[in-house]
Amino acid sequence: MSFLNAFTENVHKYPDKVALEFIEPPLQSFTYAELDQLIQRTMLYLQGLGVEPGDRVALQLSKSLEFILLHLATVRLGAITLPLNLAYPPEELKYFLSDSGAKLFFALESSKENTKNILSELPDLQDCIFLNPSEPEQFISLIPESLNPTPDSQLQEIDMQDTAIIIYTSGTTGRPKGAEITHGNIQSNLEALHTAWGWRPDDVLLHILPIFHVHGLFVAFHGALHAGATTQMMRAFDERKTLQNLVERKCTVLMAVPTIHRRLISIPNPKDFDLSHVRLITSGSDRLPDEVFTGFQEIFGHTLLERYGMTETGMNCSNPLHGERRIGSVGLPLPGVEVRIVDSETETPLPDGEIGDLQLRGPNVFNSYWRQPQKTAESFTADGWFRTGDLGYREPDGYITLCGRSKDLIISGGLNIYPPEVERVLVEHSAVETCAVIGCPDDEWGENVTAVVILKEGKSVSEGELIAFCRERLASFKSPKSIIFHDALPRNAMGKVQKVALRNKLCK
Ligand code: MLC
Repeated sequence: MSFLNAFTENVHKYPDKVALEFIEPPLQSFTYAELDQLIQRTMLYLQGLGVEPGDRVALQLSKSLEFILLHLATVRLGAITLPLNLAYPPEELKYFLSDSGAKLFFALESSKENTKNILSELPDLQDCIFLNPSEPEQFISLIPESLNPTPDSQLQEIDMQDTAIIIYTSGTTGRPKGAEITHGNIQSNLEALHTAWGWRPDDVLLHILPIFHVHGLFVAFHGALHAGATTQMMRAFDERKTLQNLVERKCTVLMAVPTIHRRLISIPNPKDFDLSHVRLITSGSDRLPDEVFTGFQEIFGHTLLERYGMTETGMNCSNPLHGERRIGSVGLPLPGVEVRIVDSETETPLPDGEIGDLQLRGPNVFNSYWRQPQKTAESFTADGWFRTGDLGYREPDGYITLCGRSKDLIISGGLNIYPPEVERVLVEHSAVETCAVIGCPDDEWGENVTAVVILKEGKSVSEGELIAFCRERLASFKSPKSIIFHDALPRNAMGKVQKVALRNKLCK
């Protein structure tokens, strides 16, 4: 069993139906049968490279057929995909490859110069293969032509408890942790969303998100494969092209983050685009601002369906497909997912309407953090509830509303950024005495990474220099967008920086 079983069934049910189409150059289109054959050839290729169940295969590739084949072949072999954001500079990349003990690393040809220096420092890495997805023949020529794939019966049986993917998420302390997501986690979430969102084989998904995150990979792409639907992939997001494609290609499903929805309603003359044939437009990965919810309704006549998820858990709650999509609320727990709101100190359940810590339990909740038993243990209560770090309350009719975070997380454009990661880099600068990184409210990104910096006596550095320093060491979306030079940081009696006070005082 694997979470790809429904896909395999769909290969038999709809062999000639288009499963995946890249609608931007290089143009590529594959039926379910063709995609399946390519995956099987890629499995042979990976087996030839020595990939065995449990091995980590790291992918830092653009949104491409190569990424998809390598990922699907890896998980079908019982090995583990490690999808990596393209924005990671070599320093961050080295950490992910070394911490995960990746055996193989597939990267872009264009990143060779930057990447090659770190490779010799990775003892577990057996091979690094550079690909150029703008020349698809390159990869196709690498994978065996023979259609003598290893019969499924000869493959090691995959257990639903086996890890399929590791996705790194940052933590409140220390370096990012790899969340081990099992086949069973993904399978249960696919089934829950299939029912909740009414996925149909005749759905056409317009795919506009990155595929190295839970949202674009599991919820959108795997959701479509699971349903026997067609995915039309844009290689990069563009607001006008998204609306054009939705109309011209008669797409029925779109999934996005609030920053994208805001951009869709902000283009000139958005009402020129008639989206009445689209049956489902979802929003997630960050809180949907009320004005984007109502603006979307007013302009496109669509009520966005807001849902709530996390890397560690997949999707947890969703507003209903039929029924009230409540503004400001993430809706009801998905089938099989238990949600409770507890007192932050005692962790005992609170009555409806009271704000507390949101905890989760269910088959969707990840297994563990890779090689971090202590951090894993700290993330769960003794009776198995996952501490999400989100604050919220439940209304009497079961709808859940989120209202902040107990953890110090910043969400920018749907991407999570933990301040300690940025602070750790800033204090490496010779002019910086100390600093605090906060998220300031921002119309475009939701929150802007802002660093409040105290300089060492007699030292000076400009805002531009400090930002450039961070961008060399951190992905650009994590690097501060602005720096505020300050005299001192407000601290509580324990010496901990009071970030709420800083935000209230310094964010415009
Ligand atoms: C890009 N930039 C960002 C950013 N994305 N800055 C802050 N936050 C972000 N999220 C910056 C780049 O660093 C760059 O800066 C400039 O914007 C242009 O880069 P780009 O790549 O061309 O940006 P653009 O294509 O406009 O991307 C914006 C976006 C993208 C909103 C389309 O961020 C995006 O696709 N976000 C979705 C992320 C996502 O899928 N999250 C799901 C996580 S899973 P400069 O200075 O170099 O020009 C999860 C669980 C769940 O959270 O529930 O779903």
